[in-house]
Amino acid sequence: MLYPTIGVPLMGNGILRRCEQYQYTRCLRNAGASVQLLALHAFPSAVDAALAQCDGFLFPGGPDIGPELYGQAPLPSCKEPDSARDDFELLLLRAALEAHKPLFCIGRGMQLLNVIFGGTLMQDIRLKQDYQHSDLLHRTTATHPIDIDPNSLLAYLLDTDTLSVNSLHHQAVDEVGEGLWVPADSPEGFAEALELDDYPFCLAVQWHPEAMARRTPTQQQLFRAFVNACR
Ligand SMILES: [Mn+2]
Repeated sequence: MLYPTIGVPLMGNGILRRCEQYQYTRCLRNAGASVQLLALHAFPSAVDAALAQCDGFLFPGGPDIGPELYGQAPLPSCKEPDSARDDFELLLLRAALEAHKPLFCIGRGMQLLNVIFGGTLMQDIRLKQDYQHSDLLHRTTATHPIDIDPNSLLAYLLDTDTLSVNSLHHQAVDEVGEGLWVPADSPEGFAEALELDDYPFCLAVQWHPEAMARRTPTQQQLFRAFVNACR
C-alpha cells in the first residue's frame, strides 16, 4: 500500500490544539501517509468505521487522563481531564490493539497505553524532577537526555542508545502495565518510552517528536518507521 491511512483522534478546537494537531499531520504526511482525523464519537459503530478505514493509529498528546481510569482519586495537581477524549480514545485504542493495528502513542498517548494495560500514572512529577519535564517554552528543542535500551525497537529505529528530547509532561508512568516494558528512561528514572513485544508495531514515547522533527530530522525517523509498518 503506497499511501496508508493513519487515524488520529481530534485534539480539540482551540487554536493551540489545532496547531499541535497539524504538527502530527505534517510529520505523517512527510512520511507518506494520508491522515484521517477522527471525531470523538465514543460508540462502537464509530470505532468499527475507524478500524475499517485506517491502517494504523497515532494517539497524540493532550490533557491529563482522568485518574479514576487508573483507580485513583484526582490530586489537586492533576489538571482537568477531557472526558470526550478519554472515552473515545480508550474504546479506539482497545479495539486497535485487538485488531493488531500498528500504533504510535505520543505523550498522553503513551500514558493512555499504560492505563489500558492496567498501569498507573504519577499525577504530578514536578517535585520529583531534576530536569524541567514540563518545559512549555521550549517545545521544539531538547530539554533532557534519555538512556535507551540497545535491544529495543526504539534504539534500532534511532540507531543510538542515548538521545536528547523535548519534554512537555508533568505526569509520568508509575506502575508499568502488564505486557509493556520501558525501553528508555530519563536521568531520574521516569519512563520516556514504552514498548509491547510480539506485536506488529507499537511504539510509545513520552516526548514529542512531532514538535522536534522540523529542526531535528532524526525524530522524523520514528514517523517513517511507523508509516512503513502501516503499509
Ligand atoms: Mn521528559
